[in-house]
Amino acid sequence: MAEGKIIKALSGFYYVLSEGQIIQCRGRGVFRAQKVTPLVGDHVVFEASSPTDGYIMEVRERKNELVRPPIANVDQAILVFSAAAPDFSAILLDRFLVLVEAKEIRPLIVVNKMDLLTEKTKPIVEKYIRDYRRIGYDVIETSTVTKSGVEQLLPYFEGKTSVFAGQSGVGKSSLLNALRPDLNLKTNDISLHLGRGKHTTRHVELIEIGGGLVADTPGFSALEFSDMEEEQLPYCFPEFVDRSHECKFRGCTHMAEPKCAVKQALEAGEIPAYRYDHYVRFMEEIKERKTRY
Ligand SMILES: Nc1nc2c(ncn2[C@@H]2O[C@H](COP(=O)(O)OP(=O)(O)O)[C@@H](O)[C@H]2O)c(=O)[nH]1
Ligand SMILES: [Mg+2]
Ligand SMILES: [Zn+2]
Repeated sequence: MAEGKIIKALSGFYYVLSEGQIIQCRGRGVFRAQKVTPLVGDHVVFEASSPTDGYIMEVRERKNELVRPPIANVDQAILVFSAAAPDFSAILLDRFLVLVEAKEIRPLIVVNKMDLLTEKTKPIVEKYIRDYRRIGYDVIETSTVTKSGVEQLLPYFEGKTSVFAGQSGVGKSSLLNALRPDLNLKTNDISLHLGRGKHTTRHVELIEIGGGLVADTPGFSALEFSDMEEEQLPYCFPEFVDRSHECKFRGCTHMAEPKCAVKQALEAGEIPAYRYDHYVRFMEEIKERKTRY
């Protein structure tokens, strides 16, 4: 028996990366009793029937799982935003950050298209970048046109399984092409939107970049908080977590409770108003969803 990671699933075969070799495996054996369908990203135990073929016997417990694209055990989400075209959106970034934090995936924020900033928009975007760095997030500024900052991304891939995320047109495919020119991904490709029908199977593959594995298809296309509980949300804002032990009430939700340290930090200008506003909006969304069912 050997172990490895599924990097591709196609026509009933699972391609398992194990000690630098790719073994073409069929799904058979005890994992069927586990009632799990192996996913790309799964850590599996397989039995080799030849140096290049084998059978998957067991799927190891998953750390997390994304639905679209279907991928397991994601360590890192590279949240790609653009400085312009489309404009930087803090509410969208906060939405991604919450979803990522809830799955215990480490976020890396990339602000691409830095070359498009003007004298007027530059201070606005730079302020956001400072704010997110102050929370403790890593933020990399890139341009795939001037290539500036792109190489700073490489060390972040090492030893991890990463997935790119971000709205259409921000430069995800361009960044992947800059990191791995042989990929030749289509840019300006809106087919992901058109291809969301039931009959289109979304194929995902893990590719090697910078000593790690990266999904060739962006993740987190569904941005609703469909499986999140109200109690979870405060934990998805790290700067709230840092202060919550100073709130008067244990389990403070930082909404209407008196002597709330988060509210105090907000009033003192230590937490930007937009972060708190987004928190309240997300809280309302979660509550509203719960009353619907
Ligand atoms: N000015 C500028 N344009 C970029 C940059 N990166 C990507 N683009 C352009 O933005 C458009 C969308 O890029 P694409 O990689 O397809 O975005 P995706 O939808 O996130 O995969 C394309 O026309 C790219 O050429 C950048 O850093 N600067
Ligand atoms: Mg793309
Ligand atoms: Zn509080």
